[in-house]
Amino acid sequence: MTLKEVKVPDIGDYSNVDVIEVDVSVGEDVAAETTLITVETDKATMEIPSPYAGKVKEIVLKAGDKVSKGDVILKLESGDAAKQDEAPAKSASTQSVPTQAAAAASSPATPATPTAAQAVKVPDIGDYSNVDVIEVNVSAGENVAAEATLITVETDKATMEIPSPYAGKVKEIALKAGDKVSEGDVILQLAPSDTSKASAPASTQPEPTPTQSVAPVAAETAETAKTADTATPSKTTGSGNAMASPGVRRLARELEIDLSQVNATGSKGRVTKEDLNSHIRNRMQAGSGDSGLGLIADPEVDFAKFGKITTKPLSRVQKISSANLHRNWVKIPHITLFEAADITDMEAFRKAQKAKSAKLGLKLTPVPFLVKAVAKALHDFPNMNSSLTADGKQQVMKNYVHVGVAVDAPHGLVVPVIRDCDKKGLFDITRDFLDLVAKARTGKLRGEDMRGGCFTISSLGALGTTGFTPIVNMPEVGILGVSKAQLKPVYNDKGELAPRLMLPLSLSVDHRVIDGAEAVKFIAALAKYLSDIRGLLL
Ligand code: CAO
Repeated sequence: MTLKEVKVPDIGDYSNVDVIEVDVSVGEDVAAETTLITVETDKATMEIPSPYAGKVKEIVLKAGDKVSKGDVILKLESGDAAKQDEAPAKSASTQSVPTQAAAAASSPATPATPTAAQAVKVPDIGDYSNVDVIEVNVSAGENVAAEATLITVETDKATMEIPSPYAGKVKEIALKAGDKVSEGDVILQLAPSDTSKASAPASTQPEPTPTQSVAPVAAETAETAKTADTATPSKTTGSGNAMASPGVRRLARELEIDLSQVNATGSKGRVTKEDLNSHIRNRMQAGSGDSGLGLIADPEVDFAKFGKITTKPLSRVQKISSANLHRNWVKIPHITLFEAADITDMEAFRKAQKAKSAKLGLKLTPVPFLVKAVAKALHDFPNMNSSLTADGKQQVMKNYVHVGVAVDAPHGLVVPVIRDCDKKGLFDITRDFLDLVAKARTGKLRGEDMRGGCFTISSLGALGTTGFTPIVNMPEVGILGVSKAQLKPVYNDKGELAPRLMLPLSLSVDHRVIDGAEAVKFIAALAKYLSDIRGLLL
């Protein structure tokens, strides 16, 4: 065991940047790359990751401090003698540490302004390309000031605001949130405002110049280390422009929380992780009428009193799903029904298709059949393909059939959605499903891959179990749990016993929308389609 100091790595030309969050606590075991602190300049927030795994023994700084390269963040005890803080100056070249994208402080303070509308492009953002646009901060027709944020982009460790090079009127926006951009991509067309026209030399270019304070990005190398140390505060217009660290923004986005609605207690009106957590808590309490439930608080137990323990933080995905599952469990009055489908013939057909599907590069399991059968049953029972509005006053009927499938991914449970399952054949569904599973397991799923589902299938069949009670995935009104198929002795129509492959199904529904009789009919229809897949053709 060695105790080492972890220092602020190379963050480019910046010094005295604000520590806005300390993301770990003393005694905590951190993995390599876990965010230790979050720092902020006026245009960007950066997470500084741990160079190696270890236990936090002492934290040297606190939120509100100012730090520069080489300042000690904390002391980490590690079995693995890490090299990072022996040579802090080199650390940025070996780990994912934020460095600054180009924007020279030495350039003229006032950017050049053109006389006619011109394209404003993504300026030099260091070595990065294809970064995510997470917010478009202006709208067509809007008058923007010089330095107003036009778009916000994000890497896995930093959020950057790209400012307007001059004051003007937005003519046309060339991209949208969710797009990926690289240096030189057109953001929008900007017509200079009259005042800026008057003062602008005729020959100026609107293209972003190094005078723009393009903020830091997380980089593997420390090569790009010139950023304008502008004192201009970032503009905060619109709901999406609340100040927050990349982690907080990411979580808010995935939970679909508008950060501008969150009560910010951080310095300069910044939304902290704790602010977001209390917002979620308040929302859940308000939504579930928790005060009326009279629940007692969760027990706070000092487990160390009973024996040796270690603690580990929940992953981001686990935090998101736990908040959602908790809400769904508390708010939805569930009923769960059980059925067994005779899939003897379906399995014979599936096995007969194995060679063909393998030729197409696909592994055909029972799940695509389940998706197809669910799609057909949703068509037959439109109530099952509906949602309650958030105020609970209307039922939204859907004329599309998108089915989510729960996937056990390394960082937690996720539910990617297969689109238009009613219109697709088995192989297309299989291809989409396998693509989504691969994305889920390599951390490449995007928010939109998980939105818009009408109904969810949770299949534990490959693992075992004879039955379970799945939790409805709000705002959907039904979820199918699938357990392991087993050969069972079953009496046929002639009263004879025959071995049949039986698939246990469990259907949970939102009883506010679906009554028991309808749920029985739905699960019976599903069992029928799986028992005789010819019904899926009709
Ligand atoms: N009964 C018996 N065998 C089954 C089966 C079932 N219900 N479902 C699948 N199998 C078989 C498959 O046919 C395959 O065998 P073959 O190779 O011989 O064909 C084998 O089990 C392995 O299947 P798989 O795991 O590769 O693929 P899948 O399509 O069955 O499942 C997925 C994919 C992503 C749904 C699954 O891996 C997964 O992540 N499930 C977790 C769901 C979950 O955690 N839900 C939450 C529960 S409550 O919180």
